[in-house]
Amino acid sequence: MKSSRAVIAWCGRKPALLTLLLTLSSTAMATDTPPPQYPNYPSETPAKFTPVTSSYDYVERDVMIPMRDGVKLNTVILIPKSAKHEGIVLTRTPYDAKELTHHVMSGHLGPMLEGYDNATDVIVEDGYIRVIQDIRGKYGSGGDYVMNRPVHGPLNPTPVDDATDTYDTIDWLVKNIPESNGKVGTIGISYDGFEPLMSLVNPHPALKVAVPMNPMVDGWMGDDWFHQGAFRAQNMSYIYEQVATRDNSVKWWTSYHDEYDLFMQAGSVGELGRQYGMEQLGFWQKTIAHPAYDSFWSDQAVDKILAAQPLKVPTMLVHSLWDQEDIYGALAVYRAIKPKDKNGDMVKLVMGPWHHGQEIEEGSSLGAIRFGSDTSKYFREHILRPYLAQYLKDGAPKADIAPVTAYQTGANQWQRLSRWPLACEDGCATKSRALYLLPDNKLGFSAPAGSSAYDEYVSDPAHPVPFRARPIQPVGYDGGLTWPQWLVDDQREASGRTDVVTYVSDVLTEPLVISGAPVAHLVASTSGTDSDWVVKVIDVYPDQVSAQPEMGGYQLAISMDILRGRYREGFDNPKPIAANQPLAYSINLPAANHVFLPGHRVMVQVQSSWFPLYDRNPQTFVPNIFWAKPGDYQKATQRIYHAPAQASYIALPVISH
Ligand code: PG9
Repeated sequence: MKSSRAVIAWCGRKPALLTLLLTLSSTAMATDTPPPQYPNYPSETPAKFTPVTSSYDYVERDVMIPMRDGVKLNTVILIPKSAKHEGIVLTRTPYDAKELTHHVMSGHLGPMLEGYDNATDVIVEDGYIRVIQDIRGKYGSGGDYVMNRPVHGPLNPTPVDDATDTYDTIDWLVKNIPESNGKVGTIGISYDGFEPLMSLVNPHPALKVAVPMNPMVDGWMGDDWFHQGAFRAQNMSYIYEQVATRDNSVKWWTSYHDEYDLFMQAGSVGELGRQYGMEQLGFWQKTIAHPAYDSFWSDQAVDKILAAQPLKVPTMLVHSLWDQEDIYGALAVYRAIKPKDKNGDMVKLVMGPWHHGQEIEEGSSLGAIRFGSDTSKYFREHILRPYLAQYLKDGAPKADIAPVTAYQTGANQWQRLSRWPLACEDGCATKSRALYLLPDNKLGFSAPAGSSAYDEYVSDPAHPVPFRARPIQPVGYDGGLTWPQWLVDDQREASGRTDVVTYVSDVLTEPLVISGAPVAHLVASTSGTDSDWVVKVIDVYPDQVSAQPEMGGYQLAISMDILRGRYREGFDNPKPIAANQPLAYSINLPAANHVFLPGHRVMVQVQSSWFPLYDRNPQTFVPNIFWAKPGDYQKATQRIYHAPAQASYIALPVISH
């Protein structure tokens, strides 16, 4: 390379070129010139610092475990110093194993582990070996990332998936941790709950138990991406951060305090994605290319995958009755695998009065709703602890746990049930009862007899119904965000709107007990050619509640969901809606295990938008709503029918009233 002086002389007459060359040369000098040494003033940082861990009550081993295709997965192994012949509790996560296992640096395992998806009190107090691993393609692990990587097959041509990675991981663990007793349990919440389900596909023989909690199971039908066809627009930020980089270092941004405004300004969701450059993201491309329930979604639905698998590993499914994120998954898997449990000892179900993942947090309340005791602690101490021990600790007794342990909201008590659900439209011990939407905004178990045909409201995409009070917060868990509790927000905000139609029963004089999943059967019309229908089943508190005044008249949703009307004839078969024609819609609603107490009333609300949690339906049929144009968004006049021959009702899973 020419000397710098000669270079400057040669370029003197060309300042831009000179600047460029000087920059290049200085960069070159900075990179290939050894740093100056000052032997009489050495660095205070040693070449290698070795922490002193002799006082710790655990040993940490960070290992890159090789998978069958050579990819290595970053695995944090935390072994209590007391461990001799101990069970392993494994969580595989897309959310940074190192961060999850080092919330605070401590010589004690408990404070280190406290946090997102660990039942730390049980895992640490019972002395398990704790293993948390970055899944393929995330954080410290190698390999390529695919969201909820489908199992090997039509959607995944590679020889590896989360099932094979779990198998290879378990195989390595039991061969390389001498303190282990050769027994492994998988546990996790949400995406981390998807992983224990994957461990059930061709399970390793050392896998003795799986505890999927609030698992991601079917992203289109009712978990994180769509609910019955309506797209969960607010989860775009998750997709953006989760997929853009290996370490989630590129963060979502916004120029709006109110997410309602952020999503309104963009028009369609596809346009908002374009504003954020999301076409660069493989999962986003796949999502917007598959708005309907085609094989892209149905082939990766975990309940369907497990329905085709032999049941080999004892499994406890943990469900939150007010799960704001994955309210579909656990019960969908339960429906899929329970029929295989011929002796009734392989599959357990727990349903708590919780938000997503609240089972490992404090559980005496959710939002304004109080339960009178710490329901989460009860679960961990009396259900999870003995259940894990039974399978992971040598010589532990059989846990005395019912097939179904369900919290009965309203009555605020735990129940030991032999099956779930107790009532449904077909195939249950008790048949659901029709709760009719009636004239004059009434609700009752007697069919409509009057002449009044319908109620009417105008749904305007320019003013969609907020899914909670504005300003709409982002999806999040920190900094005082109340996202986790939106399902128990007071629905009074909505019931006063002219674009929400409300029906309410008389005051109950005796308890109304439901135990199952309501199904809304609407006869409805729209002046548009597409429409969303949101149905909410609500417990209305007495006008005054002396023990908790703020609950006076509270409208607590106990089951609510949305259906995108274009899928009326089939989730894989979007069709325009015949305008102004009363048509029948069946809308599956989430499970409830609830007592409407005397003095309360039952309410049903119907509306046609739930924004911006869900994207707006333009109410004009377009091939792909992700790319709806501004002119597609049209007001529509909606009618809910309650004529004798056009009765709308809720099939309510009543077991006593
Ligand atoms: N199920 C949670 C989630 C997934 C996708 C979007 C938003 C939330 C979770 O794994 O945390």
